[in-house]
Amino acid sequence: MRWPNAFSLAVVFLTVFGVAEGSRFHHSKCTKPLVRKEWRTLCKEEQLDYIRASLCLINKPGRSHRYFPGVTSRHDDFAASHINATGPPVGSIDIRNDLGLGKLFPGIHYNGVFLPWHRWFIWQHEQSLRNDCGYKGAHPYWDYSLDVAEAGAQLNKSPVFDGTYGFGGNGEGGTVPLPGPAQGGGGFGPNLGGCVVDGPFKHMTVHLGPDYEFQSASRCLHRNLQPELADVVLAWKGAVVPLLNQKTYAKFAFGVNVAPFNNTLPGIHVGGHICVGGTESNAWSSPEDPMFFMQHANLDRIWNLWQLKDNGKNLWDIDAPIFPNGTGVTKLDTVMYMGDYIAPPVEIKTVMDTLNRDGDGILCYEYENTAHEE
Ligand SMILES: [Cu+2]
Repeated sequence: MRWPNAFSLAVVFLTVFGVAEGSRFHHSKCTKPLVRKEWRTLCKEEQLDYIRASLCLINKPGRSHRYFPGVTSRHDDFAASHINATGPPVGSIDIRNDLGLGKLFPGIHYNGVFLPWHRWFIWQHEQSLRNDCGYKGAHPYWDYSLDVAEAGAQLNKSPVFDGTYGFGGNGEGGTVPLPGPAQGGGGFGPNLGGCVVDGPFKHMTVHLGPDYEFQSASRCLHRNLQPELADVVLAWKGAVVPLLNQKTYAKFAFGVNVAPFNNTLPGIHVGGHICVGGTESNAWSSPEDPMFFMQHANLDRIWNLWQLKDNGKNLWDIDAPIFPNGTGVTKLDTVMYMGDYIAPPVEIKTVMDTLNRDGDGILCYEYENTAHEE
């Protein structure tokens, strides 16, 4: 055995005491990270406070009416930003693009921008819950892998769908068949399912969408839970571990949409949307269902798990196509846009490290991870 030299002792010292004492040994601005936890590990008061704050965003006036006439609430601001950043359907000619965003290019799905953009989106939602609505906690996440057959559970019995301490249950009569590729989008089809009739969001009116639509098309919040599909595409060992085993960011980013273990099945991102179904199954207006933010926080957690593998070797890996057709290169200085009513533009590098350890980023949170057998 070799004795540690002075340098490695210093590293040990800095690791033990530097972390414990926050910014004393480095210039990180993130000294008190928010700790994001799984929904069922929150106490009832914390769950109710998150739901209260979500309802507050739904009842608070929006800031983007000047661009989007259908916007009625702060909650709608987020959906409008997501619809606008997703952009017009491929192949369509639409003169309304770029409303308030600064720039549409290169979209936010099926490309390298997808994961950082949605990380930044959840961060802004967390900030809005806290700053606009007095929410005290960190953004919770929904680990759907705890609610599938592999874990001895069933999706529609998940505590996240509880009528009091959750987001309400399935849509009434939500038995409409799963939208397949024939209906477009490889699973993202038309709004199917039924109106949510229980829980805190049962009276909620969805205004924006479906699809690339900013006029108010008022309708109920829809869901259409798909437990059998969830058992396959949202399982930990079956679906998440194969994703975490991807060697490059490009493969990881592809694998969240197309299952790494079977390229005819959706990855956990697309699968998560389809398995909740209804409003959530629309690629543009899905953030109108408050569940969107819970499952995207989980996706962000899984990306973060991948980033932190093997002492963080993937932390700054962003090498993936920038266009959904597989061309171009996403870079650390690629700029992302959300609209001034949410946040000014930022470069991707500002959201790569959730703990902002180099001091040049904007985030400050970490995840308390759920336990799964490997
Ligand atoms: Cu999205």
